[in-house]
Amino acid sequence: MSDIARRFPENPLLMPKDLHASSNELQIISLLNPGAFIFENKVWLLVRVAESITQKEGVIFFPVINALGKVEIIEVPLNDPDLIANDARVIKYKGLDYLTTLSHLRLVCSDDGVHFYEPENTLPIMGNGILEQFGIEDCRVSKVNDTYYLTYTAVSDNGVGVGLRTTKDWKNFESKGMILSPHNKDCAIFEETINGKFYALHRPSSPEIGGNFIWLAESPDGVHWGNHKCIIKTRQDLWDSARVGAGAAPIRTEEGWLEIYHGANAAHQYCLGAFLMDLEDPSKVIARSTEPIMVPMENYELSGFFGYVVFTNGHVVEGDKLTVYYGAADEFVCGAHFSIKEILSTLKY
Ligand code: MAN
Repeated sequence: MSDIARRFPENPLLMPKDLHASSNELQIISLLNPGAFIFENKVWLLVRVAESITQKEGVIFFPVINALGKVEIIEVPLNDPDLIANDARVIKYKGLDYLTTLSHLRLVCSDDGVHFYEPENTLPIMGNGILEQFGIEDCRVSKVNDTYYLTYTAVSDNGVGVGLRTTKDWKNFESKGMILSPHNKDCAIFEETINGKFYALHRPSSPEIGGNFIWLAESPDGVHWGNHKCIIKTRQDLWDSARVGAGAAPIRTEEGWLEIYHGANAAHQYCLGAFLMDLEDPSKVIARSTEPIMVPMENYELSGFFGYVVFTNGHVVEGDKLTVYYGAADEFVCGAHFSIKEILSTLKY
């Protein structure tokens, strides 16, 4: 068995009933895919909260944020011939794509990295503007110098792209708009500049020729990105045959930058693996997992809003100890420990 994750016995750490919905009309469907960071000696998670409204028979309701910034509920009869609803996560209606849930981001913190609570007076981070009308998701948090960079998936009927907001104090945020246009997601900024340049991993999709591959980009300022290079591809017949995407910021090790990534197969089963990039030139991939380092196996990973998923975009590093926070079955927030040395020992050079 290639799974080397030591799951918290306390899992799931957070489930939908643990937080309040963002408004009276909405209910939380799932809590998932948190960003993670240390601030004022606490571990913080920036949890994705996916909401909808109570469904009733014969129709499907889904929330969107309208042009006025208010939540609006769209209602479609289930027998409408223009409706295609065969994936719990997305629907197609009259040729247009929608999400079944509307996501925003919520801050929770912890003294021990295991028990999390929502501090009073912490505001949720909501989608804003026409490029975030279907919500914001799966936020990576990277600290470069004294600034936290929040890269998240911004969803609207214009497409799926990467939004960026920055903050120094978690009270005042600056929006940098969409930094990588559709179709793109899974953007993780390196927490150090290399020879004066910012670097980021990201995942554009090129369905006709190419695929869902991990790319590397450079930037002079962390906002404007160029010199894109494709560095990790899907692999036929393996666990990461259909899509790959970066997790949180790469981890500096003596051997190189270690990145934990997710890979999915054609059946939408999501596992975690790792790869290693050259410290001076991260476009050089030195080693990669053949087998996944984490595979869905617990009940809370196998069944939920969307089963057979472990998906990470947040971790905390203390020496050799890597605490990976992850979304399980697209419904629960969980944690697992890894040894960085052990991960490195599993990679094929
Ligand atoms: C996509 C994203 C993630 C989600 C996985 C698994 O990669 O929508 O947010 O966790 O699919 O469903």
